[in-house]
Amino acid sequence: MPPPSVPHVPYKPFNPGVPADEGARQFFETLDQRRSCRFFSDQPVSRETIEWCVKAGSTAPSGAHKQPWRFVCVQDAATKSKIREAAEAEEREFYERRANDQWLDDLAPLQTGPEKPFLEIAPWLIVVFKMAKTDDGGQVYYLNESVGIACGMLISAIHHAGLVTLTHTPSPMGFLGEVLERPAHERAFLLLPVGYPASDATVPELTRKGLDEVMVVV
Ligand code: IYR
Repeated sequence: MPPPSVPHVPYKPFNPGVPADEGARQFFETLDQRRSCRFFSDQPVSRETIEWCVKAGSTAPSGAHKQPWRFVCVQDAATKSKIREAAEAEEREFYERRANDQWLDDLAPLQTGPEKPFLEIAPWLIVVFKMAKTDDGGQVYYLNESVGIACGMLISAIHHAGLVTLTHTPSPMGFLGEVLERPAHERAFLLLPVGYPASDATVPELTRKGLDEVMVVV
């Protein structure tokens, strides 16, 4: 085997300051309070806050450590309006034609529709792009897994900052690359409006699956 091209250094373990079960429980309690929120306040969020969240997302593991993601953070009102307009055009198509009856039935409890005012009200939109190649044309690996994990960590960071977001996936999302003038090797993956919740925000009263449904021990 050829020698690794980077030196290997001792791993410094993270110390949660409490026993493992307590650390895990506390983190669960935090994440369990996360909800997807569709009602945003226009209260500003600092660029520095968004930068910390993006840095958290960008700590994700990735295939061969290629870090095949780009987080395009939109605060410009005119750009947000363009995104809203194009997203709503796709959503109208979805709700009126593309979605089958079963899909519309499954969405009914969420009370979603083609109007997406949050795309203009939220102070930031983070559009996550997956990179089909590195910037210099190199290969990437496990692209969807890598970017999916990065999005999960970004969403957790947004929650931990006391903000809310929503995994919005207007489909198809090609318009995002056009509006944001991204190069061809960047493909829109997820659109996350980010901000504080509106003071009268509501969420559907959903429950999560219990451990017995999601965990199997052998
Ligand atoms: N993209 C549409 C529809 C939608 C689809 C799923 I699956 C959801 O969980 C929620 C919505 C929209 O954003 O309204």
